[in-house]
Amino acid sequence: MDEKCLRIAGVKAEEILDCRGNPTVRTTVTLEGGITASASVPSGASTGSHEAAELRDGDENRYGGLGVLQAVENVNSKIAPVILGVCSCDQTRIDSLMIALDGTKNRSKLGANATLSVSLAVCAAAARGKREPLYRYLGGTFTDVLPIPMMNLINGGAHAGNNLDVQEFMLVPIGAPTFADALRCGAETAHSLKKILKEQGHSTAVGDEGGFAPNLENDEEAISLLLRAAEINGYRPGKDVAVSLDVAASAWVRKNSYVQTKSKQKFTKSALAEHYRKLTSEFPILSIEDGMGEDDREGWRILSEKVGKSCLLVGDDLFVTNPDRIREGAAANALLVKPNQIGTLTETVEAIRLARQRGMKIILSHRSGETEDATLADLAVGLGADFIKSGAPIRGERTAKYNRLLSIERELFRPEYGSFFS
Ligand code: 2PG
Ligand code: MG
Repeated sequence: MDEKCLRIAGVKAEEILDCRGNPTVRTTVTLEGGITASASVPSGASTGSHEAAELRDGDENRYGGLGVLQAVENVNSKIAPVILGVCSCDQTRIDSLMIALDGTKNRSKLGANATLSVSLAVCAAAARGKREPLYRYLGGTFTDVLPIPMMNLINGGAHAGNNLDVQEFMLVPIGAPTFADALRCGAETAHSLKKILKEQGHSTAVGDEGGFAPNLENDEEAISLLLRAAEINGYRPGKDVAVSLDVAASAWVRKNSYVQTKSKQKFTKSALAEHYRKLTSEFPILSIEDGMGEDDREGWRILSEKVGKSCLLVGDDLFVTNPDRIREGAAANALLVKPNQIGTLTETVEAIRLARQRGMKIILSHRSGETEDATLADLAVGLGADFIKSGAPIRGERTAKYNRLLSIERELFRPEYGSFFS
């Protein structure tokens, strides 16, 4: 290993809270010489059944069973002794050591929340050791592309108590010249949307990801409202802005059909695909995420035949950032990347590489239960993501990532604003 690489001198995890008030793991890694960096792990609500295991204590007397003291203990007394003294830049080795120590297929022994917090904190500390911002440490000298934000302005599904079955209606500023312009478009549209909802007597309460959670007639109404709010600010549908949906349809799967959780409306696979086709012919829809269930290969094939040419079909629960599941192949043409679905940075990078080789687009994603940790922004730039999903540009745990991207953009293109180390 590079002799300038600093060795790991300390690893310490603790239990903190995520934005939903549930416990999660934060790990701080210290390098020889005293450099430190921390990383906190997010948590999902609509989780795919093939995700790596998130270790929860199950002690009903603490946080309703959601405590993570065991995962914290695993970091402090099992993982730490194994990686102390290893060069911090040897990410693959550190991740492999944790994978071997766990020994299970889905991280159920140590917990993916334990391993990921270490994996990300090691990487952040190594970057600091090299005196490089994390995105550049990951991406190299020529890293200079910012992801386009997919901003979730209307929440439904498992993320909100309203009547909408589709989990996310996202605004995507496809025509914005800079990330800062894209973010402004999202914030302006969100404010106009709030006004429209108020005028129409709808609730302006927000869901888990900061988007509004009104009761609406149907998907068409939600999309129309979103686009109208954008238009008020001069953003042209189809030119400046498009819409992305996360249906999270795994939650609707029945035997050979789909039943929406809230409306109880029933669809055959073809009827559901036809519903999406209609939406894409009526509105500028850039992408549909988890339009079919996580194990419904046939449904995905039908969906791809109907709309795969005009629309990005994004696999979230379908792939769960798992290289093996990507290798199995599926009729999706974009990968949603959530590092905590797989448990280490090395495997996350492998998933991205495989998807790229298959010509797929890459979307880095937060979870609905987030923290103020902004590592995701650096990952998105450093790993060359096409898009980033970090919820609405509202609420601190969401804006932490968007604000970090603003800083990265300034650092890359407006050095007069000062740099990471100033
Ligand atoms: C998703 C995510 C993030 P959760 O389904 O894409 O938006 O939700 O973290 O609840 O799985
Ligand atoms: Mg999803």
